[in-house]
Amino acid sequence: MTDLVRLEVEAGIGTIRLDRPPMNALNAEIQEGLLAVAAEATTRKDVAAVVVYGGEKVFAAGADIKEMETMSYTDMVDRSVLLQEFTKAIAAIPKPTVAAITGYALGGGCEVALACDFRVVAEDAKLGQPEISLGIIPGAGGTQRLARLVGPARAKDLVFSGRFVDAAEALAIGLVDEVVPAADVYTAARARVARYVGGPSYAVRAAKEAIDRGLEVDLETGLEIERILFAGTFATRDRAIGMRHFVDKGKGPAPFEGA
Ligand code: DAK
Repeated sequence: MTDLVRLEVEAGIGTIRLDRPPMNALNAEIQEGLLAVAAEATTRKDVAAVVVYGGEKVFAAGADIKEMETMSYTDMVDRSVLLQEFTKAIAAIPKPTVAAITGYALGGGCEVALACDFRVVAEDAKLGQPEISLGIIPGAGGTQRLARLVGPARAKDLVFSGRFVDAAEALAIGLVDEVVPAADVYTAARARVARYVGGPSYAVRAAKEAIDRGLEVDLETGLEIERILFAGTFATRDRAIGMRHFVDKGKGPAPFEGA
């Protein structure tokens, strides 16, 4: 258990709150805490969507450099598999997820945001993968998820240079989905996923899995993943509710039960 990261649940939305002032630097404790809260958000029935939020000032300025500086090669070999798991655990939450970004989202902080489905940022936010300036490369999915999101050339520019991207550029290259005044970031992020709360949660889950798994494989395999998951939705009550509602009353929203 750690106080540095917690899950707060309200109105069907779980907020994963990073809380390690001043920069939410991601030390081993907070990384392990993220693993635990991602598991909690995954299993809790009262959580239909997730916001990852670092507070009003900063999202996260990356892994804790002061902690990393003391680590040897073998320390890192021993820890790196577990470390990478925290972004994998966030990416694997089978519910809509959004990063609500104020201030900096750098290095491991940017990688946490990349592991979410959507990113809502403040007008004065700065994102980047500055690891190169420390003599390392991104290690929690940055080379992979960033390239998939913005394309290989833009990802290489950001990773080779380590430069920070402002909100306007981030929006233009597809790194983020929405730019709002700093004071509105958390509310806007909640609104972005609130629209999925009360929906057919197993269909949403299947859709997320089909898209994410499909991006990892060739088209033929992706279509097969889609086919199997599509057929699987016929085992849910919400599939029957959605179709019966349309036949009886026309276009939705249907009174889904999340089952
Ligand atoms: N780690 C530790 N401390 C940090 C920090 C960080 N990432 N970022 C900031 N701080 C600390 C500063 O040292 C300073 O502490 P004091 O001097 O007050 O004790 C305090 O936070 C305030 O920072 P500044 O004085 O620098 O504040 P400024 O407003 O001037 O600048 C800044 C803010 C965020 C632009 C700047 O602090 C900065 O550039 N920070 C470093 C950003 C960075 O390089 N991030 C990437 C870190 S590397 C892995 C998975 C993931 C990773 C690695 C491995 N595995 C799976 C194996 C991830 C790696 C990274 O993220």
